[in-house]
Formats: sequence, C-alpha cells, structure tokens
Amino acid sequence: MADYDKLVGRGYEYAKEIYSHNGVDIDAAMEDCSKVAISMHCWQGDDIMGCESVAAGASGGIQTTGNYPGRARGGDELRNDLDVALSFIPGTKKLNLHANYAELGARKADRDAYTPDDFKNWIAWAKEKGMGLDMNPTFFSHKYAADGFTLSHPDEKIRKFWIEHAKRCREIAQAFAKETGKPAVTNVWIPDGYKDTPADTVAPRKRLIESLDEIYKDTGIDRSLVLDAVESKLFGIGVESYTVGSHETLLSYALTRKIMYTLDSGHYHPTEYISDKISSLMLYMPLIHLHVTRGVRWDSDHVVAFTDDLQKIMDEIVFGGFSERVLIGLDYFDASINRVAAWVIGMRNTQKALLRAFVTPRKETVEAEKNGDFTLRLALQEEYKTLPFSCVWDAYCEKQNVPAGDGWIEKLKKYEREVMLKRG
Ligand code: RNT
Ligand code: ZN
Repeated sequence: MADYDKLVGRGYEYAKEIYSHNGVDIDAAMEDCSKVAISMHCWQGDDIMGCESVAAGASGGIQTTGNYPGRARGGDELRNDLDVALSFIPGTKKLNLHANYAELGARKADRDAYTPDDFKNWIAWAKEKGMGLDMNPTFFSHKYAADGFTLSHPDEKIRKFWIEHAKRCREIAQAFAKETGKPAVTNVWIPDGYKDTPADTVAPRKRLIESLDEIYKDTGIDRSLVLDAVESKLFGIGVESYTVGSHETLLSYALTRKIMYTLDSGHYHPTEYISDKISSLMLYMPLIHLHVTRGVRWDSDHVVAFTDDLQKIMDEIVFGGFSERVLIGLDYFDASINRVAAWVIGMRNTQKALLRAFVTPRKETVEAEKNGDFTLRLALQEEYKTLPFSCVWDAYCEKQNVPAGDGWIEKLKKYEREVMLKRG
C-alpha cells in the first residue's frame, strides 16, 4: 500500500487542477480558511463538571448522558486532553471557557467574586499556544439556580448575585483579551423558564432585561476587548413551556443594546435553520456569534457531524463574505463516547465544512441566478457536491501538521489506553 502522505500529495495535484478548471485556487482557499478562528468549548472534555470544589455537572435544562470512562478530573487533566485534541485539529483555534472552570485552589469565593487570577492556569496555557480565550458566565449548577431562575429570579438578592457573577466574567474576559491579545466573546445563556404554562410571561422578561442592562452598564469594560453576546433558546429539558430568554426577547435586546446575538443551531424548531438567519442578521449587526451543535429530536447538543446543515452554515458565512463578522464557537457534550474524540470529530467537521465553503465554486452559480437560469444554478450546485474535496481536506491537514484522513484515530486510542483509562 502506498503510504498515505504520497497519496495526499497526488490528491492535492489532482484537486488543484480540477478546482482550477472550475475557477478556484485551492491554495488561496486554504490560506483564507486558516485565518478563521473556531472556538472549542472546554466543557465537552468533562461533561461540564468544571473545576469548582463542588462539581455538579450540567443542569438547567441541559444534560450530558453516558458514562464513557476516562473523563478528565480537574484543570490539569483537562488541559492534557485539550493538548491531545488540538494536535489533531487544523486551523486557528480559540478555547471557550465557562466560569465554573475557575481554579480557586484554597481560596474560598463564590461566583460573584471570581477574578482573573482564578483563571491563571488557563491564561498561561492559552498564551503558550498563542490562542485566544472566550468566556461564559455559568448560570447553572449552583444553589442559586436550583429552582431554575437566575437573572430573571423574582428574588432581588438572587438576581443581584447573578448580575455580579456576569460582571466578574466580563472582567475576566477583559483580562483574557489583554493577556492573549485577542478579543474575548462573553456569552450569556440563562436556563430560566417554566416546565408548565406560565400565568405571567411578561414579568420574568422584564426582570431579565433589567438585569442585563445592569450587567452591561458597567463602564470599566472595553467593548473592543470584551465582545458581549446573549443566547436565546426555544426550550430545554424540564423547561418545555416557556423560556425567559426566547429568540424574540434576546434578538431584540441585542439589537437595541448593540451587542452580539448568539445563534445556537440546536435552539430552534427542528425545521428552522440558523443558516437562514445569518444573512438577515448581518444586515443589522456588525458581529454575531454562533454555537454550532447538532440537534437530534429534543436534544440540542450532539457532536457536530459533517451534515448538510453544517455545510449550509459555513456556506452562508463564506459566500456572504462574513467570515470576519460571524464568530464561530462549538457547543455540545457527549459522555457516551471518548470525550477527546468527541472534540476532535466536531472540530474537524466544522473546519472541513468551512474549508469546503471556501473551495466551492461561486462565480457561475451567481451568474446563473442573475440571469434567472435556475436550471443551470441547480445543475452546477449539484455537480460541485462531488468535486474532489477530500483531497483538499487531506492536503490542508498535512499543511497544518495534523493527521490527514483517519490518521488521528490510532493515536487517540493510544492516548485513551495509556492515559485516559488509567484515571480512577
Ligand atoms: C444551553 C446553551 C448553552 C450551554 C453552554 C454550556 O442550551 O446552548 O450555550 O450549552 O453554556
Ligand atoms: Zn449554546
């Protein structure tokens, strides 16, 4: 059998000619793709357990299911796992942290008192790799979120606690940005909502808006360093009838307050796609933020697969020329398979779809559309689907010094055997 590197080289030559025949320079496409950052979510690595002394896992309508062995326990193991995952993923990466990944050591503090110092290990880790960091306040897995309400809680004391938490997170994000030299997205998702039909749908939303205004009025934060975003959701497990932070509530909020809106691909009706929303929002907002995930029936958080839905998202970003204005992050959690593999699979698929969008020929389909020749448009779109993209992907992986093809799987299995399965 010819060794895989040689095949990749041959495939590259072949693809270069075929794509250039279709008017596409694959080298330029690879270069463009490599500039787009994808933010990998730390929480796939340990079922959102985090590093606080009381690890509670997910709650508030989100759930990890499965008990695959080898889960990272604590920051050091998680960073080890991240290193392995990153060694298999091409392109520019950021790490997306949740506040419950603070490492307090002996310090006693609740979430309303976290500081950048509680993230010093993460900052050092990111700086060493030249990576940016993103941030999320954690409004779940906490005694003040136990009844399912946080920023919209009827009790002012509890609201205040969460407001202070979010403020601390923006301060931490600002420190991330200063230390890494890259702006930090700070994404607010709250679990607040009702399992059953509310009697009053307005009051919680009013409280949420007031709380958010309180968080964002903080003037000490440089908005070019901290990129604020709010994330809506249609429903969650146990929060089926009403979510306070619905699409309309938070899109309107983001628009009027001039912050980012987060489109999570698992947070809409099953036949409603976030890809359809990107170009609309780009007409009104300078920046938006994505949580790319894969919804399956009522679960919004399966590992990202290389699906048509994913491709549509990346096509919209690239075809619209929005790759600097749509900030891409991933958001899923699967505890039923190797957690490092889950990261790698989802990240590689996202990079793959992004690269594929960059190499997909555009000129003639756009031209056909202008001329009203929809037959030609569809005929070309369908032909382009079988261009030799796998050759471009393999070449891209090689160029980025990560394994092409299935070359990473054996290495991952070795790490699983030698490290992950030895964890108690
Ligand atoms: C929940 C949201 C949210 C979380 C993370 C862990 O439905 O998608 O983004 O998944 O904050
Ligand atoms: Zn999300």
